[in-house]
Amino acid sequence: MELNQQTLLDMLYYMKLTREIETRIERKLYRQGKIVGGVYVGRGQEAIAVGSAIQLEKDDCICPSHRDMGAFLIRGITPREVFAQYMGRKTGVTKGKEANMHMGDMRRGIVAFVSMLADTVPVAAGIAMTFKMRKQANVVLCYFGDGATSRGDWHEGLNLASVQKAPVVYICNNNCYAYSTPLEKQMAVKDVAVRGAAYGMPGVTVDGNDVAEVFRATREAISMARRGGGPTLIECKTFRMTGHSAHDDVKYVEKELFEEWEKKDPILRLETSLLESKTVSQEAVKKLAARITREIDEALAIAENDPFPDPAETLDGVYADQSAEAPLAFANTFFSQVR
Ligand SMILES: Cc1ncc(C[n+]2csc(CCOP(=O)(O)OP(=O)(O)O)c2C)c(N)n1
Repeated sequence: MELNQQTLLDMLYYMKLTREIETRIERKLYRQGKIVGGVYVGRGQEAIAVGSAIQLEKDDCICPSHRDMGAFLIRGITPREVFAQYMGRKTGVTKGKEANMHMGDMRRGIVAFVSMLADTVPVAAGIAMTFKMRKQANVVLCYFGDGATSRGDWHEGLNLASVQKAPVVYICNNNCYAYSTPLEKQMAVKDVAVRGAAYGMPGVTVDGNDVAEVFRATREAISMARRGGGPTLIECKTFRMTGHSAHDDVKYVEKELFEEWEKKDPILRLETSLLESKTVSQEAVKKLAARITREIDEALAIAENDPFPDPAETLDGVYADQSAEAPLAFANTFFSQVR
């Protein structure tokens, strides 16, 4: 895929759409009590999912983590589905079984995030090995945070992928914190990228707030993976411009750090560069913002009126064998007790 004007404009659209959807989720719906449970967003990290996932082809696959909303949107999850998912509606991706970002859809090449950090990393290696065995020229993009790279499964997954020359690109959102733990208290190396060398894998570090840089590094890694050259580890340096989750007041992060990174906001940067190069006009930027607000308003209005699932559907799609009696008996007993 060329990094031309149209690609840049498409990326601006997806980055802004991500920001606006997540702002509604984190700062409105959650505070209104319409979303219960944890809410994790990728405010400030939008360039990473967008600059990479935009290059995928139809039968490629993503293994997103909890700050990669842009990748879901690019793979075809609609804003209505996202809102319905978070509000536990039947029309959500998990049909109301989970009200968070642990959502996947194999038809759209999205493998649901395993909540145990780094557990998706060996899974991604396995999917990529399947592509290779089937002689399909497809790739897997696997996302995670810096904290996940200190988990054992992460290392086993990278090793396996590298030994097998699996067509997978490992993408780290290095946002300086793992919840409240700053980088230097979490790992003894400065860059996550150097960890690739231990597994004979190229490791590159890019400015994760520069969508063009993310795009170029991913393009090279995808091309190598499709040619049978094996995996790459891409570390995208960025910053989480909000709390770990919606309930977190981030008192442990200096105010100055937020101010510093506000200036490096990836959306602001792309928009400014497109305006300065006269690729877009002020008028077009305003129109894009209005289009996104309209799309979100419409999607949210529909999702809010969407039904909750029927309790009788609780187990649908949960067990491979729908006729299994034990879980049904358990569910019947459970519901007869709560009713
Ligand atoms: C094995 C494991 N330990 C702890 C948690 C709880 N937890 C969820 S997100 C998170 C922080 C992860 O940090 P990082 O990997 O850097 O990603 P970030 O949240 O910064 O994007 C923690 C500790 C978990 N989900 N899995």
